[in-house]
Amino acid sequence: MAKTVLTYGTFDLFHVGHLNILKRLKEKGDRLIVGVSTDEFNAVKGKKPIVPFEQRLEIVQAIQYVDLAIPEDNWDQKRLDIAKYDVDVFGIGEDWKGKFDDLGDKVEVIYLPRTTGISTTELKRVLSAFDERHVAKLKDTLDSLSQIVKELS
Ligand code: C2G
Repeated sequence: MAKTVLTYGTFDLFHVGHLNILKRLKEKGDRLIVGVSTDEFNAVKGKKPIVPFEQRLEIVQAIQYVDLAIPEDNWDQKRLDIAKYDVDVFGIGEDWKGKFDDLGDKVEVIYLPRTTGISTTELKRVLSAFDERHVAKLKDTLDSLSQIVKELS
């Protein structure tokens, strides 16, 4: 019997940490289904992705380890998805450790170690710092330009 694995995530600014966990989850079965959080649901989770939902879904669907990518738009859909797709294993990163143990009455629940040294939060921080530095540099240039204009006039 084919073994079905289910997981969920935002997968914003898709990086090697996301790739690794999808690869390791696929190794736990024959079919991997991934719920990708909608932008509306991320607002509920207090997250604001940079990449819009449609694009994140398309990226996850294109990953070789992923057999089916579906929208995740509420906390309670996991039990419905487990029944709908006849799931055997629910897996997610250890940052959610213990949060989904209740699903253990229906499926095997596994928490996998995260990939260290990479996170969307860190990527966003670097990007925003880059942005700020840029803005500061621009402001300096404008200030010196207006100084020159003043001196010339
Ligand atoms: N992940 C990882 N290593 C990283 C970063 C992320 O293994 N360096 C894993 C997370 O543990 C998670 C998956 O990648 O299993 C997706 O991470 P997020 O996009 O941050 O997912 P999240 O917003 O936490 O959504 O209903 C559950 C939620 O939808 C989970």
